[in-house]
Amino acid sequence: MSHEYSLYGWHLSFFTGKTRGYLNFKGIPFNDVQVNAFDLLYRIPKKTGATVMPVVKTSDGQWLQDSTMIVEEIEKRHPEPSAKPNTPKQLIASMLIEAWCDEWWIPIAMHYRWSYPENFELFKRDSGKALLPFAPNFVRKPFVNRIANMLRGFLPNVGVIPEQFEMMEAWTHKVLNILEMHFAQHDFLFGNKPTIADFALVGPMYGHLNRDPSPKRDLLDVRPHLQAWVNRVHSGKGGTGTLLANDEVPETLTPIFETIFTEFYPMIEAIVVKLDEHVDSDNLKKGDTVARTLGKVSFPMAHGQFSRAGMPYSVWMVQRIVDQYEKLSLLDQISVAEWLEGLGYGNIMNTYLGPQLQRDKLQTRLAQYS
Ligand SMILES: N[C@@H](CCC(=O)N[C@@H](CS)C(=O)NCC(=O)O)C(=O)O
Repeated sequence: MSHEYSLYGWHLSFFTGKTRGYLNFKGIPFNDVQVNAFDLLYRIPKKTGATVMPVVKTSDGQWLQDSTMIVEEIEKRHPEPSAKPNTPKQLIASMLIEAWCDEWWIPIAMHYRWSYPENFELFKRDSGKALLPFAPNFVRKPFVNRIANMLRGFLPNVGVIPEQFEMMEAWTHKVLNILEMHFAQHDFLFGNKPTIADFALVGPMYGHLNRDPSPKRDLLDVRPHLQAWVNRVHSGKGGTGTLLANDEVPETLTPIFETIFTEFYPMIEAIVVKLDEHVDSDNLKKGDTVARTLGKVSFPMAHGQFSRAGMPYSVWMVQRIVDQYEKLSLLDQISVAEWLEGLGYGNIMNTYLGPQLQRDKLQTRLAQYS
C-alpha cells in the first residue's frame, strides 16, 4: 500500500531510528523502505544532492533530507501530537539535547559498532539484504564489504582510535547510568510524552547500542529502564501523554546538561575557532560553502581530552537553538535564563558561535542574510 510518506533508511542507521520513532509517534502511516543500492547510489543523490539516509519522500513529490528538517516540516503539516514543547525551558532544553545527541554521540555509536567484530555479522546481513535484495550471497558479500570498509574509513576522522576507546567507554557508562536513573522515574525525558529530545536520543540508542549484539548485551540489557524507554520511543508510544507541569525540566537531567555545557559546548567552541580561521584564510563570503570538516579539535570527555575532526554542521545545530531563544518573548527568555543560571550556566546562550550558517545538505554555507 502506498502512504503519504515513505521513509528511506535502515534499522541500523543512527538518524533513521530518530526519524522512524518520530513518525511512529505522529501516528502517520508511512512506507518503511529499506534503502537499496539503486536508491542509495543513484535516486537519493539525484533527489537530495547527498548520498545519505534517512530521506522522507512525500506524496506531493518532495524529498526531505536531514532528520531535524524532516521533523520541522512534518510538525508544520501535522501539528498534533506535537513533538516540540510549547513552553520555553522545555523547548530550549529539548533542542539542546537534540543537538547533543545528533552531534556528540556519533563517535560513541560508531565505536561500539566497529570496535567489536561480534557486531559485523548483523551489519553485513542487514545491509546486504537491503542493498541487493535479489542478489545471491556471493554477489552481496564483496559489495557489503566495500560499504563496511568505507564506513570504517570514517572512524579515525570522528575520533574512534584505540587511544580514545577507554575514554569513550568511561564516558558512556557514566551517562548511561544517569539516563537509567532518570528513566526509573520518568517515562520520557520531560514527562509522559516524548519530544524531539527523546527521538534524537533514540538515534544512538536504537540502531547502535540496543541492536548491535555487543553493546546491547553489555550496555542496554543491564539497564532495563533505559532499554524499555528505547522500545517505547522507537515504537511511537506516548502520543496522548503530557509533559511535566509548570515547564519543569526534571532534576534527574541536571547531570546531562552538565555534560552538555562542559563537554559538548567546548567541542562547539573549538569548531568555531577553526571555522573563523577557515573563513579568514579562504576569504569566504556570504553564501559560500563551508568545508564539511575542518581539521582536529580537542575538548574534554570524561577525565580526558578527546580529539576528532570538527564539523561546522554541529555549530549550525547550536545556532538554531540561539535563533529559537531569540524568538522567545522577553518573559520566556528570562525564564530560560533563570533555569540556566540555576544550573550554573547563565551565559550559555551568549556563547560566541561564529558567522551565521545555513544548512546545505550534509554541509553548511555562510548565511546570505545575517
Ligand atoms: N544530520 C543528518 C545526517 C544523516 C546522516 O549522517 N546519516 C548517515 C547514516 S545514519 C549517513 O548516511 N551518512 C553519510 C555521510 O555522512 O556521508 C540527519 O540528521 O539526518
